[in-house]
Formats: sequence, structure tokens, C-alpha cells
Amino acid sequence: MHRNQITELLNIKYPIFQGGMAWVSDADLAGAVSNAGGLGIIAAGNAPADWVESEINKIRKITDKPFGLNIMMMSPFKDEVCELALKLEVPVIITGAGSPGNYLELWKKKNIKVIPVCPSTSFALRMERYGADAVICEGTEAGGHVGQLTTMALVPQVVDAISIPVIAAGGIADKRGAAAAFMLGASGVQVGTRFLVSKECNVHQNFKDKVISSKDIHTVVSGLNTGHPVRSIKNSLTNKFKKLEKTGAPMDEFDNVGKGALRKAVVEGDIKNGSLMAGQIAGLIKDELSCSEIIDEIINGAYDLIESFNK
Ligand code: TUI
Repeated sequence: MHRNQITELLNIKYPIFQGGMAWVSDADLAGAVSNAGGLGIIAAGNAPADWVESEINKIRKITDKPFGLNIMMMSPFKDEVCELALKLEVPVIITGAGSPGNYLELWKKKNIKVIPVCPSTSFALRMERYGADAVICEGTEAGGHVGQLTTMALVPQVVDAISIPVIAAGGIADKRGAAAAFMLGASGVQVGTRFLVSKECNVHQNFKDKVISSKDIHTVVSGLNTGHPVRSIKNSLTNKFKKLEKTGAPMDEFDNVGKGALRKAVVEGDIKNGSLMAGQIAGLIKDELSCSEIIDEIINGAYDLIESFNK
């Protein structure tokens, strides 16, 4: 019923990806999303290849459906994770925070589907030329490492510029966001923050509760002057970043303050000093649901909305 270019390309039931969130998107979360008919994605983040390998082995026990691996191209372990993905022939690779470079061709030779995150039209054109199967256009509404353009502006411009399918990301957490993305010409949606507050997500309860109690204006972008801006929920940590920005502190001071902060939030539930990476849509999320409930509300809800609009 919901088959389109993306569901055909990846052999999945619903055109929805669960965002690859560093420290958050493990085999349990990704496996639950894939079992529910979306594309579950394990996030390699800054983790070494042995952790990634164990999560891939784990997800293959949880589901026989396709899944993805998000490779963060700024990771110190980028090369070993890229090689591992090739060796284990993961079905889908999503790259973020940089270019997949020469790996794209190597992965394509193994018939791996490659979907880079693109912050601009020129980057999307380059990825299409290099042989990407689809692109994810992620607006600055997203949590974590962000580009400058909004989803609303980025998606239709990329859709007009390239011929491969576009997945919209950033600011989407319900049926209205997904319907809007489809109207912009997207063939699928990627959803992060909504899945962070899911029953199958292993994130510390304090982090989930913080998202649930957030309002629309509670996320901020830190580190614009470092070249690696990150969106997260305001707290003591983001206030420290703000002070460093005001004094024009050097890059290594930002690194020292930010080191280990994501783990602190996700694993320890330290909502004061941890990095609470979340998107601007956090204010919309009011409850914890199962992954299958989330997918049903977003995708079946979006199709119903579009249908009722056409009547
Ligand atoms: O990668 C993300 N979001 C992330 S990665 C992450 S892990 C992290 N931990 C600590 C500090 C910083 C990051 C948390 N959130 N989203 C995908 C994304 N990719 N957003 C923007 C881009 C991007 C930016 C530039 C993709 C390609 C690109 O290429 C520039 C070029 O010309 O090579």
C-alpha cells in the first residue's frame, strides 16, 4: 500500500528511517524499527569497530529485515568502521558529517545501498554523480551535528536538482511533518528524536523525560565557530559552550568541555552536564510509545492526511 521508490529500493514496508543517533541507536532500537517495517539504523558515532561489529551481529539475531549502519565521517575510527561495513556487507550505509569519498565505490561493488546525509544541493549533486542510491536531506531543525538550511528550504531544492530519491530529515516527529515532507517531494522521512523517546530505546530515562518536558525554544546550537555546530537541549553544558564562544576560546577548550558529554547524558542520565542532543521538534513529544506505534502514527497517519486533503 505504501510502496514507493524508497521501499522498493531497500525492500522495506514503510518509507521511514530511524535516525542514526550516536550512543543512542543500538541494535535493540534499530532491530525494533526494522521489525516494525521501517529502516532501523545502528549509529557507529565515535565508537571503535569492535563495538559496531557486535551490534551488527546482535541485530542479525533480532531481525531478518534490512537495516542500516550510520557512519560518522568525523570519527577517529571512520576507516576501520568503513572497512568493517564492507566486510560484513551491511545492507544499507548512511554517511554523515562529511563525505563517504572513495568508500562509496567500494561499497557499491558489494551491492550495498549507500545513502549520504546532504546539507546542501551541491553536495547532493556530487553524491548522485558518485553513484549514491538516494540522499538524506537533513535540515538544521535536527538534533546533533547540523547544517545551516532548514528542511523546508533544502528538500524541494534538492528534489528538483537530482534524480535519485530524497529522504527528508530534521523537524519530523508526527504525521503532519511526514505529510509535509512528502508534499515537498521526499520519498521517505528520517526521524530521530521521536524514536529516542520510544519503549525500545535504551537511553537513560532522565534523557527521555527531559525531551518530554521540553518546549519548542529549548534546543540551542553550540560550537558554530568550531565548524562542528551541535543542536542539543539547553543545560549547564550548553551554557559553558556559550561562554567559550563569547570569549573566542580555541577549539581544544570546546573539545575538553564536550568530551564524553554524550555518554554522560545517554548512559548516566546526567541532564545537567551531559549533551542532550535532540531536535527542535522535541517540544511536540509528550509520551513514550513503541516503535511500531510511532511508525503507524507517522506513516499511516500521513497517508490518511494526504488522502483526506485530496477529497
Ligand atoms: O551527523 C549528523 N549528526 C550527528 S553526528 C553526531 S556525533 C558527534 N558527537 C560529538 C560532536 C559532534 C558530533 C551527532 N549528530 N548528521 C548528519 C549530517 N551530516 N549533518 C550535516 C552533515 C554533513 C555536513 C557536511 C554532511 C556532509 C558534509 O560535507 C561537507 C563536505 O563538503 O565534505
